[in-house]
Amino acid sequence: MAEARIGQELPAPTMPEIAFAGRSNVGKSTLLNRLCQRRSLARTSRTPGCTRGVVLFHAALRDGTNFVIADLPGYGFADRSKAERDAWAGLIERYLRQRASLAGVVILVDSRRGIEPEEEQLISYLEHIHRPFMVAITKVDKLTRVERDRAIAAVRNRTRTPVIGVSGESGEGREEILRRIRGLVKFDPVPSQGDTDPGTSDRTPQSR
Ligand SMILES: Nc1nc2c(ncn2[C@@H]2O[C@H](COP(=O)(O)OP(=O)(O)O)[C@@H](O)[C@H]2O)c(=O)[nH]1
Ligand SMILES: [Mg+2]
Repeated sequence: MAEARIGQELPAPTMPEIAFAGRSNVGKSTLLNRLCQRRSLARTSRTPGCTRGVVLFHAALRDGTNFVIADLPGYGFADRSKAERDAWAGLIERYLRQRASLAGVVILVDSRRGIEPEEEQLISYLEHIHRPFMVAITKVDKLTRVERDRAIAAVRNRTRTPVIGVSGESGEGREEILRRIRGLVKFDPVPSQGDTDPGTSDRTPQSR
C-alpha cells in the first residue's frame, strides 16, 4: 500500500490499476471495502477530506484476479482555496493521463446529488483522453425504486459508459462492478518492466 501526496511520485506500475474517484462522502471507502470484502481496506471516515493523496491498494479477488485500486483524493469542497483545487486537478489529471498501468476509472456519483460540475468535468476529461470508465451511482439503498431508476437514467443520458447502481451498505451492484473491472483488467496488459511511466519515478513512496 502506498500513498503519493501532491508533489510526490507514485511507485512504478506493476499490475493493472483501477482508479476510484468521487466527491468526499460519496461512499467510496465503504464501496471499496465491500468490493474487497474487507472491513478496513480503505479508511472510512465521517470527516470528509482527510485523504489528499492517491492511495494504492493491492486487490486480490477470489477468482485469482489481481489488480491495484487507486483511491483518488475526494473533491467537491467549495471552501478549499482555488490553489488547493488547482493542485488537486493537476495531480489527478496528470495521473489519469500518464499512469501507464491505468486500466479504467470508476467515477462515484451520489444517487441523491447526481452529476454536478466536478463530475461533469471528470467525465469530459476521461472522454477527451479516451480512458475507459464507468459510473457507480452510490447509496441506492436510500432511494425508492422510482427515485433510483430516475437517478440512473439521468446519468445514462449523459454518457454511453456503463452506469451501475451500488450500495456499500447492502452490497447491491458489487458483482456487476467486479465483473466490469475483471473485463478491464484482463484486456489491459501489465506494462513490462522496461516501460517508462512518466507519472512515476524511482523514489520510494511514503507508506502507511
Ligand atoms: N445508506 C448508505 N450509506 C452509505 C453508503 N456508503 C457510505 N455510506 C455512508 O456515507 C458516509 C460516507 O461514507 P464513506 O465511505 O466514508 O465516504 P467517502 O468519503 O467517499 O470515502 C458514511 O457515513 C457512510 O456510512 C451506502 O451505500 N448506503
Ligand atoms: Mg473515504
